[in-house]
Amino acid sequence: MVNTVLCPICLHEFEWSEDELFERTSAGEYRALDLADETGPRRADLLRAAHVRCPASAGQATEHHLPHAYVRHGQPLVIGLVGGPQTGKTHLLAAMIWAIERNGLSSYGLTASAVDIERHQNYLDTYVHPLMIDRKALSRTPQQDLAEFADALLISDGEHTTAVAFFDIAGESLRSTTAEATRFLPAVGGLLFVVDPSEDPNTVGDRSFGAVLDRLPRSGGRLEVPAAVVVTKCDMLRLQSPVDEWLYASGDGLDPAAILAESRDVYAFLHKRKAQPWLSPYDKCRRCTLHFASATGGAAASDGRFLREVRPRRVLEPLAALLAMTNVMSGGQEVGI
Ligand SMILES: Nc1nc2c(ncn2[C@@H]2O[C@H](COP(=O)(O)OP(=O)(O)OP(=O)(O)O)[C@@H](O)[C@H]2O)c(=O)[nH]1
Ligand SMILES: [Mg+2]
Ligand SMILES: [Zn+2]
Repeated sequence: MVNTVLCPICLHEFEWSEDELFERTSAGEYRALDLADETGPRRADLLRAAHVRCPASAGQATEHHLPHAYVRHGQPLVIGLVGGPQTGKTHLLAAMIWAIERNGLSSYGLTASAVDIERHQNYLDTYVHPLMIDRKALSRTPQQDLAEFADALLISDGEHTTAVAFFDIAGESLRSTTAEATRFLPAVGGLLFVVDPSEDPNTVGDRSFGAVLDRLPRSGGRLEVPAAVVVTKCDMLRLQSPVDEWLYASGDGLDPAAILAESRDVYAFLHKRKAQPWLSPYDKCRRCTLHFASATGGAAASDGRFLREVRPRRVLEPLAALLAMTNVMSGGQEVGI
C-alpha cells in the first residue's frame, strides 16, 4: 500500500511506508526502527511512538520527522491560528487544548487523543498547566525559521479518525509574505482568525488576515478553506449586549442555527466598529463562522499572573464549527455562511 502525506512543515508531499520508520531516543534524536519481525500487540505498541522521516529534509539541519499516528489516518487536517501580535492566539489555543483534555468535545460526539504522547505532554507542561494551574500569562511566541505544529490530536467521531495539527506562530511572522515560518500556510485545511476587540481596527486593521488570505489557493474567487473568526478577550466587553449573552450561553452539541445567530451578531458587532479587515475572512472564504470567546476570563496583572482562576469561555465552539466545516465531525453540512 502506498501512503502519501503532505508534510505540514515544508510542504513536500511524500510517500511513506511502515518499512522505514524511526524512533526518538531519550536524547531527542531519531534512529531507524525495524519492525520487520514484530507482530501483534507489541508491533502496535512500538508503532504508537514511531515516526516517519520527511525525505525532503533528510540529512539536513532542518531534518524533521512526523509521528506515524499523524500520517496513518489519511490526510491530516492542519489548523492555523491567524492574528497580529498579542491578539491572544497562544492563550486561545492553550485554553482549547485544556478544554479538550477535560473531554469538552464529547458533547459533539467526538473523542480526542494525543498524536505523539510525549509532545502532547510537553505542550501541556509548557502552556496549558502554567496557564490553567499556575495562573501564569504565557509568553509571546518567538519568531522562528521553521514552524512546527504546537500540538496535534487524533479526533474521532466514532466512524473516522483524523489527525489534527495546530500551528501557532508569531503574529509578526504572519504579516510577512516571505517568512519561512509561514511555509505551512498552503497546507492549512482550516483557519482560526483571532480578533482582539480592544485594538483599534483602523490603526491595526489586522494585516495578518490579508497577508494570509492572499497566500491561499482559490477556486472561482472564493477560498475553499473554511474559517472561524474568533473575537477573543470578550471578558473585556462584559455587560455589552449581545457579547455577554453569547459568552455565558451554554451550548450543547452542534447547533447550526445557534452558530448562524452568533455569527450574525459578531458580524454586526465588527461591522459597527468599521472593522472591515477583520471581516475579510467572511468575505473571502466560502464557509465562515464568527464567534465570541474569552481564553482566560480576565486580564493578567502587571506581574504576569492572573489574580483569579483562569476560566476560558466558549473556546471550543469555534473549533467545533471548524471541525464540522472540514467534515472531521459528521453532520456539519449546514454550518458556515
Ligand atoms: N483579558 C484577556 N486577555 C487575554 C486573553 N487572551 C490573551 N490575553 C492577553 O493578551 C496578551 C497576548 O496574548 P498571546 O496569546 O500571547 O497573544 P499572541 O497572539 O499569541 O501573540 P504573539 O505570540 O506575539 O503573536 C497577553 O498579555 C495575554 O495575557 C483573554 O481572553 N482575555
Ligand atoms: Mg503567540
Ligand atoms: Zn517536510
